[in-house]
Amino acid sequence: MRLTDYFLPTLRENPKEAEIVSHTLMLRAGMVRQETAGIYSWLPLGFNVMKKIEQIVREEQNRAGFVEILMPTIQPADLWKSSGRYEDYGKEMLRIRDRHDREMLYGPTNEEMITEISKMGVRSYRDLPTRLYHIQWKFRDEVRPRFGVMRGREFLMKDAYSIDIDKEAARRSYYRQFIAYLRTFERMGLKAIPMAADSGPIGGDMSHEFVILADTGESAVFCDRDLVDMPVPADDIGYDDDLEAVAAAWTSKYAATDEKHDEAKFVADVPEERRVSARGIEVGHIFYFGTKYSDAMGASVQNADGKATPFEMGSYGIGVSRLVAGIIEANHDEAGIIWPESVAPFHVGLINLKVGDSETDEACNAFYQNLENAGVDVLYDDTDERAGGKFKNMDLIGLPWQLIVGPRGIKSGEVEVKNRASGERFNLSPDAALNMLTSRK
Ligand code: P5A
Repeated sequence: MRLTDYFLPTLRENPKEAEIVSHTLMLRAGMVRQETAGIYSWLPLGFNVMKKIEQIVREEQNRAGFVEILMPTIQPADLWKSSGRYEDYGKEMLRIRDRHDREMLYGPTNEEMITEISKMGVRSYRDLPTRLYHIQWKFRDEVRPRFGVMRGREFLMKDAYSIDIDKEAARRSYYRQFIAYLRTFERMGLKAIPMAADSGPIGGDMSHEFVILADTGESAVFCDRDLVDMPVPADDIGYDDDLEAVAAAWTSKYAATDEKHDEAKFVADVPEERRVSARGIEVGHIFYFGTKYSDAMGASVQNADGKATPFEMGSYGIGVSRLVAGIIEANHDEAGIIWPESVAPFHVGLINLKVGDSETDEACNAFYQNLENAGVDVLYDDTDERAGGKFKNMDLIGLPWQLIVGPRGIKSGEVEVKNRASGERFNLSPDAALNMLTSRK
């Protein structure tokens, strides 16, 4: 992508309305624009990163045996009346009337809808488990939307749902997601710690929040330091293995959000030097709620003995749009964002130090073509900004590699490659630079 063809409205100054670094950097890097409180447009750079995150989430859901669907954003109120949650959800639910004066709502989550969909497809226990997910916008009329996309009103969520025949099978689905979450967040370069959590308006008595530690996090969390660097389950652990036993490496150690925190147990279970009290960002939340919705909505299936038994259910959420901000909270410095390779909007930022100088233009065009041909995403700064501005901008938007090409270097047969994360710089021949950048894609 040539910067002259792109849309990257970066800001030099820190916007006053931003309270946390990810919000500041997302606005300064031209990733999003607030349309009204808690509602954002996603501009090219932000949208690109969100798509990368979404794709990692999708691949790991598929790998865990969940199947993608797409449910609508707008739901009929009757559906929610049938579970009893229409009243319970209160002011967080955005209620709408259509032209026929029918009550509708902008969905905050989809437990009811999935229960109805599953009723349609599940006739006998042989049809179970049913494991579905979608990635769709949600609306919650939060009292205090804040911190940019971290706590928005409209936000993108991956929500998965499992229907099983009995409690044991439901636990197996739950722990599939548990392991899939560890793998998903790891691929984004995040250390997410599963913590015992309250289930709130979703319901049920088994629930884990996946939390990344950050000073700007909204909740206070408490855990055993051993969990911070626990390696995720190796790839040879498959989804038909006993994943509850695998997850025990995490669940047997103390980790709780503030609502579930038990100070006496924390002190008794964790030696002082391993006690972590910190703040955290909730990037995912999984729930087992048994028959809460199936009982209320009459969703049952014949078991092997021919007896009608209600669906055993769980639901599993990931805050896809929140993750964009969460990843920035975990990866930035004074100069700007530092994207992990796996979610970077482009891998290389190519800087032309003298646009209009024919030799430099030619060398840049050749790099641009060769990198693109090798499948490396490049953002080519072909604008006539001065060099200092280009460097600042490139550091701000945080692409993993910078390739800096100017007339002086060309004469001596050298270009500069800079690693954004480490700050390391390499002076290389054009061929060696190309080699380095294509081999690290
Ligand atoms: C699980 C999937 C649920 O809604 N129903 C379907 C269950 N869980 S949850 O914890 O309420 O939300 C799941 C994740 O969505 C993100 N999230 C938000 N992101 C941005 N702005 C918000 N206002 C917001 N609310 C929730 C979180 O990452 C949460 O873990």
